[in-house]
Amino acid sequence: MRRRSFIKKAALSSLTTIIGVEIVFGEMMPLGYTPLALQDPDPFQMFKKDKEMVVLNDKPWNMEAQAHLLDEKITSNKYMFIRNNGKVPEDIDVGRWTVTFDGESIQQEKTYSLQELKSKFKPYSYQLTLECGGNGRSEFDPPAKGNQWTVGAVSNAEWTGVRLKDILEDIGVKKDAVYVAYHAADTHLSGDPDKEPISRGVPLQKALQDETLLAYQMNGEDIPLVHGYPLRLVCGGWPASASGKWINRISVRNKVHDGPKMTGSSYRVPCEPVGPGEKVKDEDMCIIESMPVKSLITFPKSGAMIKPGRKLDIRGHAWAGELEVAKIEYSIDFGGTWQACTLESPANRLAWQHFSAQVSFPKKGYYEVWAKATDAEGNSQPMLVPGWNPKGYLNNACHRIAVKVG
Ligand SMILES: Nc1nc2c(c(=O)[nH]1)N[C@H]1C(S)=C(S)[C@@H](COP(=O)(O)O)O[C@H]1N2
Ligand SMILES: [Mo]
Repeated sequence: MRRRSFIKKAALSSLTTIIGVEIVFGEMMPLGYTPLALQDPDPFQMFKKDKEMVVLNDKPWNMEAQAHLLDEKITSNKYMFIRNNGKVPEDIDVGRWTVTFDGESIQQEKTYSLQELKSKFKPYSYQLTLECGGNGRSEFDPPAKGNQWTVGAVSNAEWTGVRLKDILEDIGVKKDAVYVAYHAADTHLSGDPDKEPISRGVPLQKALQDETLLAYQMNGEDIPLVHGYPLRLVCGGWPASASGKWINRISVRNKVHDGPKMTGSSYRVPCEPVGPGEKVKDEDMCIIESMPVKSLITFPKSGAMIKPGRKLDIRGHAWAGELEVAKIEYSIDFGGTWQACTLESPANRLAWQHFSAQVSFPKKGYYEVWAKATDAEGNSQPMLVPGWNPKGYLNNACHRIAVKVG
C-alpha cells in the first residue's frame, strides 16, 4: 500500500500562523497542499469575467477572450482581456486621487484632483479599439516569450473622460515637446517601490488627437479596477500598452520617452523585415505606432455545424489602427477566391467596424471560413503569420473558423 506523505510539523505551524487559527486535522493535510484560504481568489469572480475567458498568467494577471465572446459591438467588462505588467494597485482612495503634469516640456507643473478634471473640462465619449501589441503571439515560430495570446487580446469599449489636449492646452506645453508619457500606481512584481512596471508614451500629435482621453468611465460606469480605475489614458488604434491604467502622472517630454517598456525589444519591432530567429541590433528596432489592419469572426464559434443547402450567417469586427477599414472579404476555399462582406461605418474614428455575410457552401464536407480586411490605404491582412520579430508583435493574419456541412 502506498502511504500518503503528510505535511511536516514545522510547515504546519507556519501555515497556522498565516491563517491565524488552528487548522484542525492539519496533520492530515497532504504534502504540498495549499489550503484554500491561502489560494488566490477566483479570478473570474474577482474581475467579474465570464467563465469562458482564458487565464494566461496569474502573476501578473493576464486573461484573454475567445473569438466568439467578442461578438458584442461594444465589449462588456466580462469579455474584456486583462493585460497587467505589475500588481494591481490596492486601497485606492478615489476622493484623494490626483494626476500631476510634469516633464521637461511642460510650461509649469500642475496637479489636478479627479474632481477638478471632471468639473473643469468637458467630457467626451468614444468607442476605442484597444489591442495588445502581442495579440496573436502564440503563432510565431520560433516562439516568442511572453503571454501566448491567441486572438482575444482586443476590445472595443466606450470610454468617457476629458481630452488630454484640453488639459495640455490649459497648462501650456513648450515648443520643444515631442512625447507625452504616463506614470501609474501599479507596483513592480519584485516589490521594489522605485521600479515602475511600465511607463510608456506617444508622440505629441497622438496625445493631441480629439479621441485621446483621460478616461474615468468605461461603458457608462466607473472603470473596473483591473482596467485602470479611477483614471486611465486611452489612445485608440495604437498598441494598448500606450493606454496607461491607474494614471497619476503625465510627463511632457522633450525627447522620445525612455520609461520601462519603451526600449529594447519591448513594443518595438525590426524597422526592416528580418529572418525568423534573427538577432536584431537595438538601433534597428522601431517603436510600434498605429496597429495594422485586422479582423475577427465572432459568429459563429469555430466548429459550427450546418445542414446541407442552408446558408450560414457570419459576422465580426474589423479595425485598422489610425485608419478606417475600407473592405472586408471572406473565403471558403483557403484564400483561392474572395467574396465581399457587408461593412458598417465605425461609431467614431478609432472604433472597430462590424461586418456580416451570408455564406453558401457547394456541398457536404469540411470548410474553413477565412476573413480578410483591407484598410483605407490598400493594406490587406496576410493569410498566414506575417514578419517574425523578437517579441512576437503585430500578428494580423486572417482569422479562420472551421465549419462542417452535413
Ligand atoms: N499602468 C499600467 N497600464 C497598462 C498596463 C500595465 O501593466 N500597467 N498594461 C498595458 C498593456 S501592455 C495593455 S495591452 C493594456 C491592457 O489593458 P486592459 O487590461 O484594460 O485590457 O493596458 C496597458 N496599460
Ligand atoms: Mo499589451
